[in-house]
Amino acid sequence: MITIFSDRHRLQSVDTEFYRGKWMDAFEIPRRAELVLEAVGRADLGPVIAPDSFDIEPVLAVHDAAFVRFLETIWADWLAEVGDIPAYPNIWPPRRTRMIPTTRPGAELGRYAVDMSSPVLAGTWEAARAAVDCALTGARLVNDGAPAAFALCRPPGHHAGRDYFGGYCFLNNAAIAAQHFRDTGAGRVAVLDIDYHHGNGTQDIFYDRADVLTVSIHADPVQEYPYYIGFADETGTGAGQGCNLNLPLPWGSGFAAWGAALETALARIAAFAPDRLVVSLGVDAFEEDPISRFTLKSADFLEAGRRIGALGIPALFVLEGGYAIEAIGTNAVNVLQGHSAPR
Ligand code: SP5
Ligand code: ZN
Repeated sequence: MITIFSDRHRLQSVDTEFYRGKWMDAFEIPRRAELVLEAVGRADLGPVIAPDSFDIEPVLAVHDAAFVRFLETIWADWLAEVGDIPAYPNIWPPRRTRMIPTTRPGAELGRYAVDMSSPVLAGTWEAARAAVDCALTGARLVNDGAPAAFALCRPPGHHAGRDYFGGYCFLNNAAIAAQHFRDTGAGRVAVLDIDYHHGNGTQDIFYDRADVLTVSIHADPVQEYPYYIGFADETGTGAGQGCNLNLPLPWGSGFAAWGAALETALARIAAFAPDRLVVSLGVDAFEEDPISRFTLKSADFLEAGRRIGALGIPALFVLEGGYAIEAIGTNAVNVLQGHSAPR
């Protein structure tokens, strides 16, 4: 399996993140991607290539044009007004607001940010674009006949919606790849999100669409980020009714419950009979993950990969979360090796 990796991911790098009133050591750090890359090499998974450069069109097929312009330009505005420090919102618009554009970067950040975990830096736009390029290059390889490809994306993407960013995500790499599959001939595409956190951005982007099935296994949003969304009764709307499946699980869930949810997810995907599968590959359901509360073991990720592979659908894996530094590489590569294992 080919891995697509860009060292431009390092342009998104902070030492601390704001959580529960304190600045703590950051979880979403460049070392994550470097360790996954090392594990790919150690396991002899296959070649590692740099991404091709795609133009902005596939991004605009998923994201709002004003939001994309904001992401591209906000750093310069912030630098001019505030200086060379990470850019955070200082206010959020309340409900029923008119959302009139402002001249101030702190307010524009609040328009589009959903949380305080995703600062914009000098290199954020370039890093986010590089991650999209990795996903789109992987999609191209799958379109060219590869049974699977691995987009080693960083920053992650599944919390980014049409016009919002957060949860360490800026552009939704998986959604952009899924849309790109549609735009290059796939009739139906499924997105399977196995990150510990609900793939809220991805669900939201495709919620009214019958051509893209979104399925997510995640921690109960009553207890866990991104909160407010990801409940089992969210099944899609309009033409997309029945094309979203949420499988929330309580804190403490292990492979007994998670593996059963995966079976449900895979049965739904098989019934949908997609031409392409995008897997939002977060490995933060791991038992040692520092911000998560599921108890999957490294071997469980191998089994998950096997079961996904048994679908026999050409698949693009897109890296999302996973914060247990010592195991992130093994866990991600286990899914990929399980997927490639002969059956
Ligand atoms: C892509 C992805 O996995 N994003 C996850 C975003 C989670 N944001 C909430 C971070 C909460 C940090 N909790 C620290 C707990 C320390 N005990
Ligand atoms: Zn996550």
